[in-house]
Order: sequence, then C-alpha cells, then structure tokens
Amino acid sequence: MTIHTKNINIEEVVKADIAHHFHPFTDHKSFHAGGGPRVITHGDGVWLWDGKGNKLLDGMAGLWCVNIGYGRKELAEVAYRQMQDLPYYNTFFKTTTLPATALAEKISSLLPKKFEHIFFTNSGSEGNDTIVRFVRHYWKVMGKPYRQHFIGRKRGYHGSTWVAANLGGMQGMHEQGGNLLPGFHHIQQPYWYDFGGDKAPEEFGLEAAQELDKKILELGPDNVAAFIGEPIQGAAGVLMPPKTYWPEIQRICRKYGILIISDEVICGFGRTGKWFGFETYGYEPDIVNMAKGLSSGYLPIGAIAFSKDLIKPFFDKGGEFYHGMTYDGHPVAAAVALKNIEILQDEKLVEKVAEIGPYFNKALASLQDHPIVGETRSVGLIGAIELTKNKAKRERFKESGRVGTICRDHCFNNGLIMRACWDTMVLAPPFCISKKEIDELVRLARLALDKTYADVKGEM
Ligand code: PXG
Repeated sequence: MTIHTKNINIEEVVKADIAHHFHPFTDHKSFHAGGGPRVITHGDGVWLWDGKGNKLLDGMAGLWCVNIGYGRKELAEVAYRQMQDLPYYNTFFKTTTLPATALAEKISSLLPKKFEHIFFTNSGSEGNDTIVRFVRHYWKVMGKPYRQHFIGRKRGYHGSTWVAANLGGMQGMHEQGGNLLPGFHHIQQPYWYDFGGDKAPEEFGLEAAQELDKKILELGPDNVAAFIGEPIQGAAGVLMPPKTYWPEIQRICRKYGILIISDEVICGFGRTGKWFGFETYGYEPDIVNMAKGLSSGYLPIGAIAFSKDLIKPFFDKGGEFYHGMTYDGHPVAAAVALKNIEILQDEKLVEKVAEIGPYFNKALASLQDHPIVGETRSVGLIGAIELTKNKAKRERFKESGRVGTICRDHCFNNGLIMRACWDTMVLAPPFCISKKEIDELVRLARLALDKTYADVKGEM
C-alpha cells in the first residue's frame, strides 16, 4: 500500500483545517473547542486509519457508500487509464463518451425491463432535484400541469440541495434556507418502534400506509405528482418498514395514478441483499434514484432510471428537457462505476450480503440483553440499535440525540465507527466484511454500550 502520510505533520493539518475548512453537517463551535477534525489517512477492506495511527473498523462504509470496501486498486487503475484516454467530455447536445453509454446500458440491465433509460447526475441530491423538475415537466407534457405535489415521509432524507431538502422531511434542514417551497408534504414514517404501540408490526405497516391515502385525499388526487420514499429510511435511523407497508403504498399510488419514486441512494447496489431495496420490499417504482453504492464512493456519480412510460412522451413529442450538469456521466466516474459493478457481479457481493445478512442480524441481536438496548434490527448489511431508558416501554432518554452522541464518541474512541441518528445507532459496513469482523464489530459496540450505560445509569 502506498501511504503518503509519512512526511505529514498531522498537527499542522489539523491547524490548517480549523483555519480554512468549513465543514458540512458539523457543529462549528464544538468542532473548534474539541480540537478540530480527526484526519482519516487511508483504508483497506473494512478498516480505516487516522493520522494518529489509530485503526478503526468502519461500520458505516464511509457515509453508507464504500460498499466494496477500501483499497481496491482496480478502480484506481481504471480511473488512471480513463484520465489518459479522455479525462472529460460532456453528454449534452447529442454527444456521449464510451464509459457513459456503457454505464447506462449496464445500470439498465440490473433493473426491471421497463427501465431502459438512465439520466446521470453527480450526487443523490442532484438526482432528486432532477426528478422533481422531470416529474413536473412530465405531467405538463401529459396535459396535467396541476399534478404538482410531492409526498414524502417525516425524517425522510433525500439530500441537501434546497429542492431535495424540501422533498425530505428533516425539520432541522427545513429551518435553514428560508421559506419552504410549495408543493412538498410529509407523512408519518412507518416506524413501529416509536409509533407502533401494542400493534403487530404488520397491522401498523398497513395503518402507516393509510396516511398516504389520507394526504392524497386532502390535496386532491389529481394534484399529486408523486410519492417518494427510501425503501429503508437510512439517515432517519434505519427505519425498516413492516412487510405490509410498501405493497400497500404501491396499491394506493396505482389507485390514483400517482408516480412512485424509490430513493435507492443507500439501498441500491446490494445493501439489503438484493440489487435494489424495492426488490426486498416488494414494490416496483416508476423512477429510481441512485448514487453512493453506484461507484462505492470512489468517485462522485449518481444516476436516475425512468420507466419507459415516462420517457416515451419526450421521444414522441420532442422538445428539450432544459436540465443538466456539466459533469453528468463524467467519463472517469462512469468508468469507475462500471468497474465497481463488475466487481459486485464477479465476486457475487450482493449474494454475499444476502448470505451473511442473517449472521449480522444474529450478532446484533446478541446485544438485546444489554440494559440500554431497546431493539436491534437489520436486513442484509444495514442495521440499527435502539438506545432506551426503559426496555419494556421502549422509552427514550431525555434530550433526543444526547445519549446517541455519547455512544458514538465511545465507539470512535474504541476503534469503531458507528453513527448515531438521534438515539438510534446505525450500521452499514462494507460488503467485504467477514464473520470474524462482524464479531469484532459487535464486541466493540458492546464495549461502547457498556461505557454509555455507565455514563447514563443514574437517569434510568
Ligand atoms: N437520498 C438518500 C436516501 C440519501 O441517503 C441522498 C439522497 C443525497 O445524496 P448526496 O450524494 O447528495 O449526499 C442521501 C444521502 C447521514 C447522511 O448522516 C446521509 C446521506 C448523506 C450525508 C449524511 O446519514 N445520505
């Protein structure tokens, strides 16, 4: 491994970072008071190293994206070759490059037959912005310009650009950026742990889906353009809907002729043990948004699949979709994504996620005896651990997010990266994780839970 950190003074890097780097999703006061960033220098498989030489098990695959794991030289080699052949050309104005076309064909081959066409973006947020423009324009082309409204879920995460943030249901984000945009609505999430009470999860799933029916009737069915959902709500805390939820959502959308958008930015490309989350949850969307796992995060690239029914009017009627970003289908990112998919296929990594999923589930379930663990859940290689004050009542600690942050910090200090979404600890390790590494992950998680318990015992 070539690691270019030998001659680097990490203290200098930290100083420079504090002086010049304005970070996303970071509390700036505690960032400065806490001594600045942890500098991640290199990675291999499921492991990362920081500038102080600490080795960390990355239970989050970066930000839910490094699915094939760190240190895959093949991707670097493909990028190097493509940069020499053609570092950039655009896909506007009836032009393409070899990797962009090959990737569109490849993504289409992984999806149900009706998804023949792929639009490229550079991130999940751009994908969702693109989808909103496309869908509203589509309905106009179809002679129904009044179909303007989008329905998503509370705490749904669809990105950080302003349209994507409106599409999502994160209150904290809505409070920053001025007036909310018109036409975006959010229904309760199908989160049995918090909202299910004494109901069986399946019954609760059906009930949660009825929220959509109610919202559609409130807005007027003809005014609704689309429903958007993540198969599993990732950033909300890996909220896995009961099995009954998505088929009922699909039934309701079909009843009113409303489009279904599956935001597969986290679930896509194998995370749940199938290529796409909609396969795991038994529904078929009209539009699929993808990013993250498409390139395993090695380079930024996103993609949207539109069903042929949505594309056809554009072919029939002509006219431009006045939309596109300079780097759509960037040849180097596309070449890397193609290689990433080739690795997923050749090494049968999606099948591996399905195979190791039950082991991961059982390993997480072994934490259920812990006094502050209220529930563990997972599918494939995405999971969560609920922190609770009272197991039987599924009671939350005071000040949402405080105990989760304590636990996250203990994890970090113990050599495990596990994220906290409020007081839900979440995990999405790289697909190359071994059973031995899962055991180690759970051992480190238990250690952090023990330390967290010691900190908050007095409140229980
Ligand atoms: N949709 C979903 C479902 C996502 O999870 C996006 C869209 C936006 O993608 P980009 O590439 O624009 O970031 C995401 C991104 C977190 C966290 O804290 C989650 C994401 C991004 C950053 C942080 O869990 N998801």
